[in-house]
Amino acid sequence: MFKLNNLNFEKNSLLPYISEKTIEFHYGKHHQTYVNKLNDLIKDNDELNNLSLEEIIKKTANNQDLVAIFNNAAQVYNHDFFWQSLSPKKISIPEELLLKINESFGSIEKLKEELTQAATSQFGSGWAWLVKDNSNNLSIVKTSNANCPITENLIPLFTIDVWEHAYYLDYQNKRPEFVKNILDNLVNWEFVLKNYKK
Ligand code: MN3
Repeated sequence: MFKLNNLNFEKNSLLPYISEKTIEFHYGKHHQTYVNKLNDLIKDNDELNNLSLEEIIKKTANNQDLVAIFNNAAQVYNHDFFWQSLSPKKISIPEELLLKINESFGSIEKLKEELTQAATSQFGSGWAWLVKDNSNNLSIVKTSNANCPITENLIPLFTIDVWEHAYYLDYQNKRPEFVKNILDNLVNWEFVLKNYKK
């Protein structure tokens, strides 16, 4: 049985960029529903119900018969990762990470530009990610719907949810403004560094 993980911040602490109401729906309803559906779908599946979330995602990826399990498991993973990617207090970029970002993208501004491009050009629902590969190279990828980079053997460092439910109450159709506010104000760079060091 999977549980809805706790948030690392208060529901009203991302204001003025993300409202308490958005967190209540996004975390309390959408994320919770993915957890509930996943538990329901795997409860009688002896092959899957003792595996970790990551193992379930990798095992069910690209299997049309198990697509509902994949979608709900990946959405639980993606949302856990998204909440951890955010911080209510401004965190400066750790030196080690900044050096790597400068080497990979040229500058932090370039990284933000590429992430913004991925987040705003994702047609329909999906996610924008900063990832690293097995050779420690950083890159930006976007995924549609529930898809997530761990199925491509990429290690996620940071993500932004660009499903409409992530921003519509606060921003309506203005996805670029939502993305900009996150990148300028809410990135948990310590979480990014922790993932980079894995
Ligand atoms: Mn979402």
